[in-house]
Amino acid sequence: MKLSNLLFNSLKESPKEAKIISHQLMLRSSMIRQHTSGIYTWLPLGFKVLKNIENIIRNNQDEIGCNEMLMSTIQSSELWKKSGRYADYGKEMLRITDRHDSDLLYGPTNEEVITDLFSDYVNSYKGLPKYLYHIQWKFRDEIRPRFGVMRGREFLMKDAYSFDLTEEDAFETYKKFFRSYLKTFLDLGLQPIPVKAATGAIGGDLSHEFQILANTGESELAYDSQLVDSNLSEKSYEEITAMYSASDEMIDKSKSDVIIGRGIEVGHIFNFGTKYTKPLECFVLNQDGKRITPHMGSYGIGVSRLPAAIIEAKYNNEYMKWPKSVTPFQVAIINLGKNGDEADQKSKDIYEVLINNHIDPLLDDTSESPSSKFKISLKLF
Ligand code: 5CA
Repeated sequence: MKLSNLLFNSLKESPKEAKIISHQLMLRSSMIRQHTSGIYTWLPLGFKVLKNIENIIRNNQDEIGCNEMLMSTIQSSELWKKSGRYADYGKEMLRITDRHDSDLLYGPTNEEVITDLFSDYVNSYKGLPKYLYHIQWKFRDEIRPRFGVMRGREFLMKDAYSFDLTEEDAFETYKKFFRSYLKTFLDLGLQPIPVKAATGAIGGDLSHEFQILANTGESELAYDSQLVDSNLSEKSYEEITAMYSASDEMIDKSKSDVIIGRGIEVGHIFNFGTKYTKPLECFVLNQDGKRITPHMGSYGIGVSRLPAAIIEAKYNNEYMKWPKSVTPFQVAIINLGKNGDEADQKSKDIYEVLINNHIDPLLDDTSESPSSKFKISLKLF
């Protein structure tokens, strides 16, 4: 990418609506632009980061045999009426009426749609387990959208759904996703803290949030120091959950191995058995030809929240510090030469060599002064 081609404007002041550093830096570096309350456009620089994050998540999902697909953003209300959530979801759901007076909605999550489609394709125990996911925009009409893309109304989520024959199998699947999530966040250069959580609108009685540590996080966390020190991706679910992490007030915060910090929720996984398969009359035949209601789980990652969460966790002296795996550019070439001189030619040559080797560097080919060139590269990534 040549800087002369990049769409950005250099905001010197922090826009006053931006209350936290990630929101300020994302606006000031032209990563995002607010379209309207809680709804953002991803500008070229931000979009690059978003795609890198998406790919790391995708690779990790593919690794555990989860199939990528793409469901629509707009859903029919019929299945939600069957599951009982059409009434329960309340004002967070954006309801739309089409020209035929059919009730549609902009999907806030996809448990109903996936259960319905699964029924059409799998009807024997031989087809289980099945893991499906997509990376798609969601809409939740949050009362107070805030902190930029951290709590938006429209946001990008990776949501996966699992189907198993028995409760025991479903728990094994849950553990598989749990460990895969730890690896995903480590691959993103983050330190994840799994926390037992309330299940809210999704349901069930087993769920974990994945929090990453940042001073501006919305949740207060108390956790065992071992959770940060040890190599989590090599430990089993049982070993990790035996360590201590909580976000409620019931813990003895004076214990020496307990660290108190703040966290940002970047993922949330649920195990809810037959909450959706039962009302939607989804079943498979077991070995004896008996009808069995499959057990489900769902597994979310806040894809468009992650760029902001990474900035909050990593920034240093008002500059974003991207982990190598998500940085928009691996290399910056600051051309300090003038038209045709040796430095100018060398910069262009290095740029070409990198491009030919599938590395996308940022080449500052503008005619700004050297000092402003250094500042701009630092500011952009
Ligand atoms: N169906 C389940 C799991 S697939 C589900 O919807 N879970 S969730 O409600 O917890 O959302 C999953 C993740 O999306 C959250 O952990 C969070 O990181 C992200 N998220 C939720 N609401 C927002 C929002 N308003 N803005 C940005 N990200 C959000």
